[in-house]
Amino acid sequence: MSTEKITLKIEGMTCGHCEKSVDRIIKEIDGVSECTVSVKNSSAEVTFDNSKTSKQLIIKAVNDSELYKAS
Ligand SMILES: [Cu+2]
Repeated sequence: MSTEKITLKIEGMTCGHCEKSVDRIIKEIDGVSECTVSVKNSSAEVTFDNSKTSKQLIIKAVNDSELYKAS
């Protein structure tokens, strides 16, 4: 197991509810240990176990919401 910390750009967030939605989407992913979402910075800081998930999968989970776009 190896822990990785990344910062994603999240487009489409406009308020605190969006912030919570994105936070929930990311925290539901198996392997994610920490997540800090900022509507102000349009970003998400995610800490995860890279033997369980990946940056690609986290981006995909956010994009699958069809409300927000991660990159
Ligand atoms: Cu919102």
